[in-house]
Amino acid sequence: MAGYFSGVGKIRYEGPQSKNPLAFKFYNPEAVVAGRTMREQLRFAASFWHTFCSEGGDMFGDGTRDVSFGGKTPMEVAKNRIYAAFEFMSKLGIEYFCFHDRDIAPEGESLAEFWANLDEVVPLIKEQMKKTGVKLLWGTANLFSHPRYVHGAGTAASADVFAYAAAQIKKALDITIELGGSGYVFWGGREGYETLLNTDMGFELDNLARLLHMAVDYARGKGYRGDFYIEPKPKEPTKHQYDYDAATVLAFLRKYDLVDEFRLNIEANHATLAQHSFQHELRVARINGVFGSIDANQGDMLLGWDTDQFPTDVYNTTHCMLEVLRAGGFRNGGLNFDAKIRRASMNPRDLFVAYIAGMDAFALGLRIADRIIRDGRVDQFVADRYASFRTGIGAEIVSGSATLESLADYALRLGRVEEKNSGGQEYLESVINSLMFSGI
Ligand code: XUL
Ligand code: CO
Repeated sequence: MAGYFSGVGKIRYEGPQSKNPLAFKFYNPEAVVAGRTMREQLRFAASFWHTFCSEGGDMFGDGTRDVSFGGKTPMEVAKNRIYAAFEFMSKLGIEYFCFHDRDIAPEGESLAEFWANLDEVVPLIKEQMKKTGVKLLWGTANLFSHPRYVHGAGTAASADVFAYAAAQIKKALDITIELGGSGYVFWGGREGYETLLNTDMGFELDNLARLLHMAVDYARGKGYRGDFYIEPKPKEPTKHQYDYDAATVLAFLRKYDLVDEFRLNIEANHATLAQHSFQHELRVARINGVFGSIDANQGDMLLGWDTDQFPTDVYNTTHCMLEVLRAGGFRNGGLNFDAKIRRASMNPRDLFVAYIAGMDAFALGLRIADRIIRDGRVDQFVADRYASFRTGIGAEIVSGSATLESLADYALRLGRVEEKNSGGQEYLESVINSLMFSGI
């Protein structure tokens, strides 16, 4: 096979001094950080849709990239794309990939045709996985692009559309299981509303829960042991999406008795669209025991939409990796680059450079997060801040032995109560800067 990226060889670690754009400066897969190799800690994945399918257009302009990979028919394109994808991932040392059903095969004219197309490409993917050692992080069904999903999929007003969505999920689960995927994602791109005037919100949410229960029952029945994820996003494409943010999804999972089966796939740009930090969304997931996986990207704070840029902001990757390490690391999840090169970055080489930039940014984030934990000043500050809850009346509050009356008696004896402890924000931020830049 000629190779679709023949101008680029295997990407290697050359260290921070390297000026080679096609080398890692910080991601050294075999280096051990926090007890595991970087490769094991970071579990990088490539997104099929942005990386190998997107032509790079925007709402005002046509695509700037040719992603036909020399194919003349839709099936030829699909097959060539698979070879190209595995070549790309192998060259970068990316160990996982993620896909939507529509990314890997053309939909054709009917569901039966779509399934036949999928059945033709899946063995090819399997063969390439075996050959390269690249594994499946998660699969999903695209239940948002086709016009049939204009009113939603699991929350559609039409039972036929709901059934069609169920069929797509069934097949995407079959493929995920067949390929040994460690996760399956639900991102509800059209599960929301444009106006409440035409929407029975309670009924739509009940239906969404019905669909998720069916998916869990089906996959578990087939022996699937991986994770199920919901990926929160507040808006875009719909005005309001039901999976608004981590806290909203948690309330939904708890209400519908799904919380034991689902974890969250947190995406950085979705967090900021919800007016939260990436760190906040990860924290909410972690403290509630539902942290699962990450869609690694970053938004532009001056734009109100999902720009899906490659993550290069090291503060963000540091805060992210702090949450990941504190969650005990990834279990079945990983860092999926749900990120696209800018429309003007149209050369195949730009794709490598973008992945290298993202992988290096997370390698730095991992190293700095580990340093912050080992340094201990931040943790010590937080522990000291709550020290009054470890003894005396504080310990009674925590143990549950205090009551409103006992606290009132206690408070009456205190006299004047003043809070004298600084929040220390500037101190903590300067500690992080000194740990980040101490080598300069
Ligand atoms: C859209 C998005 C999706 C999901 C998978 O914003 O993030 O690509 O990650 O459907
Ligand atoms: Co995503």
